[in-house]
Amino acid sequence: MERRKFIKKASVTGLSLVTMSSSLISKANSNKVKKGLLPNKISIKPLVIATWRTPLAVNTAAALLEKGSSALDAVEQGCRIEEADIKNQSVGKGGLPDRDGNVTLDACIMDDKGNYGSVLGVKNIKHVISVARKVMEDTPHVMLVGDGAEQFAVTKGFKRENLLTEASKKAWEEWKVKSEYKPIINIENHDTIGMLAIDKKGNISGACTTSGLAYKMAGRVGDSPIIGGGLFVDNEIGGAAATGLGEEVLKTVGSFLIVELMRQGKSPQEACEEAIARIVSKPNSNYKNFQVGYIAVNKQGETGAYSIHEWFSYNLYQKKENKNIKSDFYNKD
Ligand code: SD4
Repeated sequence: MERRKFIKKASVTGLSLVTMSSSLISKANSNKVKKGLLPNKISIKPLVIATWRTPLAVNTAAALLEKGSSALDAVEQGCRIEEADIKNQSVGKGGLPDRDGNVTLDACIMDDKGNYGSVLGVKNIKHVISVARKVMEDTPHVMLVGDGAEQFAVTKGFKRENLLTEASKKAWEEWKVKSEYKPIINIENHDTIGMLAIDKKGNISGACTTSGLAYKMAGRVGDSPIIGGGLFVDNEIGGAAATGLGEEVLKTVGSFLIVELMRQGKSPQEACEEAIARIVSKPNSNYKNFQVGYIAVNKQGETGAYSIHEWFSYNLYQKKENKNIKSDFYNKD
């Protein structure tokens, strides 16, 4: 769609959303469900959707779901595959470090009851998605940061290990020569993993894990471990996850936005497109220089994906098939 029309369409929709109170909208939706206008039962399950080319992670989650595991177990185990893969330089062990050469990981997980756990800026622990789950299940808190998160992980039996591989160290040393910081639009189609799953009972959970932006400032945290930013799940409605420049995702609380748009009746695809529209239509948006990609699923098992630029893809497991699918995108110039 031509940019001006796209933005106009987005802002008209935005206006109509503001003028309609959310209670009215949910009342209207529940009336539609009663009248049979909106499907109220899951038609496609189990299902897994994950950002980027992540076939093994999705297969791992799907195999668990087919055996009857919960969506929560499936997304945790699926994400662990990328955390352990040292070739993925955006997640877990082998992740690219910050400017000082430290690999720091961010992760979050959300279950079908609305519970959430996250860890931010964790060093020396590979499976931060599982630490996030422990925060959710074994503490009175939802977020743990830095040394506190690392110490908590150790008390829970996680092993400290060096996360900086030779390959990532070499890349950082080459980067240091110029020390030029630019957000990279796409990293070899293999990046932060955000995963959403629907289990056989029809329950939805999600997880997201990353080493964040390569060569970030020490202490920088992006969207990935932030509730509503990198991930959001509402078991009544659906879930969404984000990848790309976290600073931009957070400005519109992108994953929460997508779930709320689905609550108001949009399909996952329409909701992802509107969330991207909110970013690119900001005054003076610099969107040509950064990437954001979203995936979403609703309670009926319909999925959607959209990004600013080309080459965002996602893996989808549905009806016993696991496929990598190229996302549609906004910038067609
Ligand atoms: C971040 N959103 O830390 C993450 C990075 C990412 O693809 O998703 N890269 O901002």
